[in-house]
Amino acid sequence: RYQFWDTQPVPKLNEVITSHGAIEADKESVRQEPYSLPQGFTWDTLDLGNAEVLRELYTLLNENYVEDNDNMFRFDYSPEFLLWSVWPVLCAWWGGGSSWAGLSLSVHVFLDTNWYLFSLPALTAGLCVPQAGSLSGTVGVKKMVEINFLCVHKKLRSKRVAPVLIREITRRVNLEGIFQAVYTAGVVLPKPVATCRYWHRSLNPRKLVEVKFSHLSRNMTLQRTMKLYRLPDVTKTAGLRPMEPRDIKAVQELTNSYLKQFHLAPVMDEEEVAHWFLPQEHIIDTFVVENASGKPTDFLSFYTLPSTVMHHPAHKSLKAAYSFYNIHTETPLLDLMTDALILAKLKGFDVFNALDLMENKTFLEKLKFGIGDGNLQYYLYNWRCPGTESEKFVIPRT
Ligand code: YNC
Ligand code: MG
Repeated sequence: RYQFWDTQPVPKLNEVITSHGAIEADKESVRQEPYSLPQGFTWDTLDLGNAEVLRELYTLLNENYVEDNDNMFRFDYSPEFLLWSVWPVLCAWWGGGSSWAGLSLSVHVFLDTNWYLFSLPALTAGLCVPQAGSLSGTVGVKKMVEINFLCVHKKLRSKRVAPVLIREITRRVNLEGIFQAVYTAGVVLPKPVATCRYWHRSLNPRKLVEVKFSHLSRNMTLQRTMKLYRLPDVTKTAGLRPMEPRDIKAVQELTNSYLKQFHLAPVMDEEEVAHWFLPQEHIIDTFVVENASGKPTDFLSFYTLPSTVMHHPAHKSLKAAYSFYNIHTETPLLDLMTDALILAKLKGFDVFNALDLMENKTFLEKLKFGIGDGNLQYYLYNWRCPGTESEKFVIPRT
């Protein structure tokens, strides 16, 4: 039984779903008062434009956010990355002056300076295309928010605070006239729309073995392992270069037309394409392939998300690149991804991670990715639709 989730507009785990649509109708009137917090707590909205406040958020997540199954590594989102990730695109999208600016910058609950809890929506385009699959065609474009960075301080776990955070963020999203959301979690809740798995490609096998991220396989020496994962020093695709502002329109067209083949995918306007793909050091790398007539035909992208190595005397951080959007029309995807690995290696990353969604299964094994442990479940809030295979699914997450 799910004490909280059973009260929410989400499908039951055992529900057989054949139709598409909202589970409950848009609310005519939304509760005006914030939900009550336990004694001693108050709601607060963070101003992430303030460097000190941003630092507080960084520290909270650095110390309390997602760890791997064995509690050896914990995500270490950098302050600059957090700003990129929670970029309030909705301000522009739905007209300036709305309260999105405050909302996107989070709901922050605090007791005193040492204990705080957090929940905030990372604003994607908020536009998804839930489709009915090959049989029934497109259902349509729906405004949604993406919820990310739900975090409760370790000292305050298992006290039923997370449901209050979720109810409050839902209320604030509803006040903006939005009644659907997309989110991911490692845990199984009612009810995943897709189940994905992370795969890992070693770039620096020596360090990965030292921090026990990976292990030497049987009959393999470190030397042989290093040789196995060795990569060329130069990329192979002609015309590959970093994305520039002049590419925005072409990248937008490539993205939106490529993503149409999937059952669930974001739709991006030019501003969002500029934000999510223009290279920013230590945040996002994007390389386009320019053909002979100077037109971008493909692109690859990956974001930078290090993890703290929790218990190692020498190594404190694991530098990981995460596959983002890789869109191909003329360059074979395998070549594009080989170049992504080469670039990540040249930039000093230790490992390159990718989910098994989109067309990624076509290259993971060929490019020597190893399967990770633990699934990443994808969820929709207040939207019922049949589950989909990871191949038919987009939205890599930050
Ligand atoms: C989770 N990850 O099942 P039941 S992912 C959602 N997402 O409810 P308590 C979760 N729900 O079973 P704790 C969840 N994990 O009684 C647990 N739950 O129905 C459910 N970890 O609450 C759980 N970040 O406060 C149970 O648990 C209830 O103190 C128990 O807090 C949970 O960002 C958590 O993994 C995860 O910080 C905050 O463990 C805490 O343990 C923590 O007693 C480390 O909660 C960091 C971590 C989660 C990353 C993420 C996506 C979150 C999505 C939230 C749902 C959004 C719904 C849509 C809202 C907008 C709607 C519109 C329109
Ligand atoms: Mg709690």
